[in-house]
Amino acid sequence: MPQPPFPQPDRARLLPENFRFGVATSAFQIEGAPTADGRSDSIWDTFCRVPGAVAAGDTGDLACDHYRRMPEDVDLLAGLGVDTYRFSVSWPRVQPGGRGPASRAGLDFYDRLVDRLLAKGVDPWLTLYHWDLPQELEDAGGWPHRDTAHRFADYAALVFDRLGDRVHAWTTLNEPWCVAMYGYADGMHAPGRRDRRAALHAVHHLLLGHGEAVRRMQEQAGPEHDFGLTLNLTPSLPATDSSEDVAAARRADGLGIRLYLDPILLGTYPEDVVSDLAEEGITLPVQDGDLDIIATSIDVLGVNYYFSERIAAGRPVREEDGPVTALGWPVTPDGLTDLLLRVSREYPAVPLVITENGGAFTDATLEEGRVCDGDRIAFLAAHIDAVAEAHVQGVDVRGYFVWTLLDNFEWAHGYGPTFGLVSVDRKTMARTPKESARWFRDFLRAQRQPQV
Ligand code: IFM
Repeated sequence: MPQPPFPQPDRARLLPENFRFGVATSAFQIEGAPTADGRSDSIWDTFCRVPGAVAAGDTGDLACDHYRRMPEDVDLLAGLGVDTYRFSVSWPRVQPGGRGPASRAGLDFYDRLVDRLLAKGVDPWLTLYHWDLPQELEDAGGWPHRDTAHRFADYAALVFDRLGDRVHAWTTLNEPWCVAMYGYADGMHAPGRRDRRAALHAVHHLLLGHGEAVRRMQEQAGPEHDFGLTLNLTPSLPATDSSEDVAAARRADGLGIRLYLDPILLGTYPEDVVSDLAEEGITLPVQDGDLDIIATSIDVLGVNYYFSERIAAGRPVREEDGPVTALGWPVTPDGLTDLLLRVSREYPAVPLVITENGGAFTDATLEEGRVCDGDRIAFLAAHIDAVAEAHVQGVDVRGYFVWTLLDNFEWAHGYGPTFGLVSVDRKTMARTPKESARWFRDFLRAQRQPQV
């Protein structure tokens, strides 16, 4: 583990003055309070009750108790000196059951959060959907069912109506690939279904819901508002030049990246993916006009980057001796520069923001109040440098968010893997900023010093 003095992202000095730094979280992973103020179940509440679905039987019932500790958490993140905070709204909290009128009490929570952020000089960046579909909508068919897209647009309009006067950055979906593939094909995430056709139908309805939601919000918006969505883009490179590996990497790239970027930014689904799917007997449920809606112009594309991988004969292969995180994910910062260059070359019309980047590492508590996480610091420094390099090479990249503020509920892994800048004692809920939190604060201070 790197020791102090810690690595610094020297190239960050090359980023433009208006480049924004932030931290990101999501509602289900931190809020807890599953029944407070009339909140209904989400698919993740249900999934956590399935024996064996989540490691150690962990649930989101308490999570980080953020619903009650929100003021303290805002003070913590404001103390880091970030420009912006990316959080998500819990759909079943603000519209229990996913239909009908808003819950005033549920919206009040986000209203207070936004006001506190603004009072501390931190810009709110709001994500509407970070995986917590109201259970009633899943019971009615979930994302594979077209109606869920329309319900999502209604929900977006209702949140925008309440918070749009103060929140200017709006993300519709977080990582639709994970929603569709982990949730409906692999069954590793809520709702735990294993049906590849349903998963591909979910992809189309997620994208349709995104486009409809953007249109509904744009009807009420002003020039100060920015709309977009966030994709997890994991580059898949062929492990060798063999035609099998090249073909396997093309398929992985098609299903993981182009199936999302092409319809959103080019207005069409990629032909090779459509024909691969046809070979499996799967047709995307596209109706007249859908692609126009999906391609509704956006102001920013959120990129979540964790690693890039090599594909051999259809399966990811890991380099034996390369560094990995506690989840076994390869540490590949150069892949981020390459990814940003590629996206800006192939889809030039839209500015990019890194809406998540971070790593799970084994933190060492040396003494009360001191959590050492030099590996995380080295990881963040290398990735910030990688972003700066992309900027130097001409990419329009405007921001970077660390994933994440607090050690939290890491989905099917439960509370085992820790991604936070701040550790959370699972018994007392006490927050302890790690060395990475101090490092990030000091980095941001230095970054703001006038350059000589
Ligand atoms: O914790 C998740 C987050 O919810 C979505 N992006 C990836 C993170 C780390 O796995």
